[in-house]
Amino acid sequence: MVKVRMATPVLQQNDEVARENRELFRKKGLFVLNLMSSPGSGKTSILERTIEKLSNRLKLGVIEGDIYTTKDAERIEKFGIPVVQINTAGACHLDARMLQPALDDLDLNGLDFLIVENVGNLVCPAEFDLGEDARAAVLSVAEGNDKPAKYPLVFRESQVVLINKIDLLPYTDCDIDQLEKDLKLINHELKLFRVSARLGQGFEPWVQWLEEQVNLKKKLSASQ
Ligand SMILES: Nc1nc2c(ncn2[C@@H]2O[C@H](COP(=O)(O)OP(=O)(O)O)[C@@H](O)[C@H]2O)c(=O)[nH]1
Ligand SMILES: [Mg+2]
Ligand SMILES: [Zn+2]
Repeated sequence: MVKVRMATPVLQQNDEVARENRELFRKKGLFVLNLMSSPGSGKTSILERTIEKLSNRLKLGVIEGDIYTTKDAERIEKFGIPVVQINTAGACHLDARMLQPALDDLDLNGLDFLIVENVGNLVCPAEFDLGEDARAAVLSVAEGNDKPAKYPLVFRESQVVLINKIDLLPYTDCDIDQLEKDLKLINHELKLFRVSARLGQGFEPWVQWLEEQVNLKKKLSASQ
């Protein structure tokens, strides 16, 4: 008799580990954000600005996903923020299991929230639940107006889109009002923030939103 083992589909396996991560975050009352975008939209730059605005109020930890380098983690380390690098060794997204050793390395009890910068890729990171509370996508105005229509999943699965590089608007053909309409057509509940990480513009509403989410998660966890 030949023994047959049914393979668990990759995404189903991932969902099981993501549930474990989510349970850990619930216990700790830790708000976790998954930050996604194509390479170069400004994820790390937005993180740097966010740290500047929030680190005197809340304790932030960062997990940096990158295929090979530690460049982004080095940028974050300069701010004195706890940061762990995950090198995916070729994989083009983070998955829930990859997160676990990085979570072991961080002192989660000393943190108010955690931001995970995903691998720069507008496609498959959106398919992998990490156990996070929310997802934020970054879209820069220099990427072309057609990106929401071409890569709808990441915008459908996000709660927030940061429209970055608004300082470059005069030099692009981006119609930002139309871009926002297109994003809302994909997901009408999206919160949209127009920012320039270069100039540090537009960060207050974003940082306020983050702070609200962090406090909400803490309250929720305390009442359980
Ligand atoms: N003009 C302009 N450049 C930006 C802005 N944000 C990021 N950049 C630049 O875009 C490039 C990619 O930024 P980075 O934060 O590394 O993007 P990531 O790959 O998504 O993490 C860098 O050269 C940044 O200096 C912005 O708001 N305006
Ligand atoms: Mg980066
Ligand atoms: Zn991938």
